Amino acid sequence: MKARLEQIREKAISQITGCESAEKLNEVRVAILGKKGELTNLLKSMKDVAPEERPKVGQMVNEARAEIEKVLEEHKTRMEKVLREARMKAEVIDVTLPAKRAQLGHRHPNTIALEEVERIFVGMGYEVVEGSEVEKDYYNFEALNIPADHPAKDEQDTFYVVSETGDILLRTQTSGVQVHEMEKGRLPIRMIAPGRVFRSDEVDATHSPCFYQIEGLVVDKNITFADLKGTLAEFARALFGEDTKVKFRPHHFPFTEPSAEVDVSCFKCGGKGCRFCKGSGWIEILGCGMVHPHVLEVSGIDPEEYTGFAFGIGLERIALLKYEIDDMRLLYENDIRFLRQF
Ligand code: 2NL
Repeated sequence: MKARLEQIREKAISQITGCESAEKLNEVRVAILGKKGELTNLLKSMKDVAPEERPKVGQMVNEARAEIEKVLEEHKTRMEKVLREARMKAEVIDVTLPAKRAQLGHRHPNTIALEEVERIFVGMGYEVVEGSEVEKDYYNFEALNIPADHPAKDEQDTFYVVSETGDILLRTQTSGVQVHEMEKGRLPIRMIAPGRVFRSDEVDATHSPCFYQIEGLVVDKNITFADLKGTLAEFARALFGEDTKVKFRPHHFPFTEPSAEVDVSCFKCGGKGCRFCKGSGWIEILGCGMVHPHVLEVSGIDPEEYTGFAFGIGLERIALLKYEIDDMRLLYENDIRFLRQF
């Protein structure tokens, strides 16, 4: 009996210390100390022991049981420690490593240019007004003195929306926004109307069927061409620098009279002539003029009492100039390597 007990004790200790998982350890525990475990079975055979020996043998069994339980507990603790250390090692974080660079978005060059133009005019007291990209023929053409037989109205140049009346189109300029403002009859008006406009053009380095325009309109008593010149010269200097010179070249638009195109001295060569200004020293930036009296009149403003000036700026042209980009297509390809530069 004693020898058997010693055998069980040794076997138990070697099995316990050889365990590498909690499940295995539990199996070993059940096999020895469980209801049908080896040690429990041994205890059941006490009846075969002589009565005078029983207390001694009983004590030995109890001691063996206590020792096995202690070894079990110790091994369990040791195993948990090993497992915890292994897990900690696997999860280690080096807080001194440099962080991953956060990927920030970029404002599109068109947006940067638009915000800059808006900032300049808002600084001069203008209101920014946005309108609909879908407009009636009347607001896009007729109210602006563009006659029915004008070549711009050709289906080859303008996108018409299929409708019963046939007079709905994608605006080719943002002028409609200003006509709606004039019709409201709240004077004076000092506004800019930025937005997308559409023309049936083939895509190339300087054309896109959809581009941005910023139009401006001022209507008040005693507005003269001098106001127009002063305002646009100030705008050009704010955008291209204090030393910028401006030149007003006579031009023709149906909606303004007189009309002009505005050139600025080349900000790259200062006017001497370079590749950028194609040798001329001047770069065209916008069209403008005094609002045609007929345009005021059809919108309900008395041209005897009020006068005004208006202008139209192609936003892409400004963005291409400012960032020295030579192809408008780059602005619409959404190539992240290009956009990331701004
Ligand atoms: C250009 C330059 C321009 C206007 C737009 C305008 C708007 C109203 C009345 C009168 Cl409501 N004019 N806009 C004026 C001059 C030039 O745009 O190159 N356009 C083809």
